[in-house]
Amino acid sequence: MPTTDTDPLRQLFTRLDADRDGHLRSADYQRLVDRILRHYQLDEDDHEAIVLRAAYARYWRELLGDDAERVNDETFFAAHCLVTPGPVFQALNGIVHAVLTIARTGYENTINKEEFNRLMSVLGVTGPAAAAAFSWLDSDADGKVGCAEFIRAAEGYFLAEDHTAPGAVLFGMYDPAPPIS
Ligand SMILES: [Ca+2]
Ligand SMILES: [Ca+2]
Repeated sequence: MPTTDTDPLRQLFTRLDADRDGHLRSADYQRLVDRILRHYQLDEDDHEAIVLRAAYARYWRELLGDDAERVNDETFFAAHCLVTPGPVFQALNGIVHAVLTIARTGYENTINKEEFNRLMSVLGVTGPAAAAAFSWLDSDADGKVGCAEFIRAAEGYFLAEDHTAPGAVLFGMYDPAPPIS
């Protein structure tokens, strides 16, 4: 169970808890969505925006339960430790698909390095950190990152308990860390 300020999960909690009241709400994840929509100039009622918002809402429900209006740090950490393949991963899948659909410029559900860098900059990752994330994610080295590669990284976030893995960027874990606003 995380106890130190340097623990990635604790850092994630602190970053997401913008009002510093010691609790997270679904709206804290939705600020990530707001940031993506703003950058890609999507309106709230655009189909891609609705799908992305729903994907994060589902992730919150699957991770923390239907009734979780707000959770404290211990509940948040415990939920991450208890994840097994199943509904949470399906929710991750939904987030990855929704994000790639927005970030891609072609018809394929993959993003090239330029598209990837743009997406990472929205999430606060730039420079060598973005380049390293791309190399890590592009496991078949074809110069593109597809759904399967992104999902593998997102699952590593839970299964390998590597909360600094590139997949974690989709959950608000970025470094360096601008405030999520
Ligand atoms: Ca809060
Ligand atoms: Ca690839």
